[in-house]
Amino acid sequence: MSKRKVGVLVMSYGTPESMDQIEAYYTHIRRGHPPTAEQLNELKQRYEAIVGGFFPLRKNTDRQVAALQETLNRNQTDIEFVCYQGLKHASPFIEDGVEQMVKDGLTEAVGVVLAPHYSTMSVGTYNKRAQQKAEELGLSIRFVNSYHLHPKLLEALSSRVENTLQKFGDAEKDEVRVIFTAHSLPAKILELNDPYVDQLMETSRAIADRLGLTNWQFGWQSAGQTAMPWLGPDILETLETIHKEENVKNVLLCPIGFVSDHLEVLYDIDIECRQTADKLGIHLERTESLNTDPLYMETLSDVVTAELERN
Ligand code: FEC
Repeated sequence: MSKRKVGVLVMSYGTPESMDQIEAYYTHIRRGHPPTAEQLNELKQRYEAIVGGFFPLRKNTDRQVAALQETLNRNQTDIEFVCYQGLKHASPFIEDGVEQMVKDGLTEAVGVVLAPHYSTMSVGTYNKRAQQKAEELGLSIRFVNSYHLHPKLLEALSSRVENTLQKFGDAEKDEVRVIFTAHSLPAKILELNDPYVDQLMETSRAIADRLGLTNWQFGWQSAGQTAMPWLGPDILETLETIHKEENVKNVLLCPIGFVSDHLEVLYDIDIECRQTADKLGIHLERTESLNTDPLYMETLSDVVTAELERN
């Protein structure tokens, strides 16, 4: 008897494949409005500073999708899982992934986003686009909305914090401020009963509890360049404030909202935050990204399987 075959739409932010694709990518993020020459230049410079000829998010997403397929099929013997990529702002787009599943003859699928926390403005928009395309093509698809308190995810993040604490000297260790960070969003989500902020606080608190941390806080990073207010204060301002008002000299950043090495980690933290920390004389370290950590792959595998089994 042939096995039940289930498609898994693994959705991620997407990144350009080359420097000359940055304009089209940025235009897509801006919902079809091309950036000004100044905005484009500024983004190109950020990529130039990190990429050195390649775009890390693409390779990391490719690897995560392959590792998830392998993990799912190792854990489940009566179902064959086939993973497809669906990117938000680059090719293969979310709609392409859905279309490919249907072309390959699949009739049922589960969607999961490579971001643990739900917001209507992030995961919600991925799911909506996939749902629309699936309805159009007659594919039955269900979605994982969030997995921010999955024990294996918490274990992976906690052990990263623990390992990174070892990078501080014995005299510094007791005075390290751990700051959990995530991508800021427009502040209007606060009026929409959106779970994003609460879920981020829950993940932060759960890691702090596991490790018995008392010296920790949350910080926002990577706010967009738009006229509307974003959730803040921004991490750069937070570093200035805690240094000035509390004399904090040691900071460990743990970007819980991101699961991969990409622009927002490699530039916004590793270059921008580091510059600010150096200027202030703060010893700054950051936790390694999850990328294909087996515990993260197991987390995704568990939530996809659980979604499939849910009535
Ligand atoms: O490495 C890479 O090439 C891509 C890195 C990247 C990730 C990422 C994740 C999130 N974003 C989220 C929200 C927004 C909102 C806007 C916005 C704009 C940008 C721009 C770039 C960019 N984002 Fe992003 N984001 C990444 C990159 N993001 C580049 C455009 C320049 C800029 O503003 O810096 C504002 C859009 C608008 O103008 O309307 C909102 C959220 C996440 C985390 C969840 C997820 O991965 O989906 C939320 C990675």
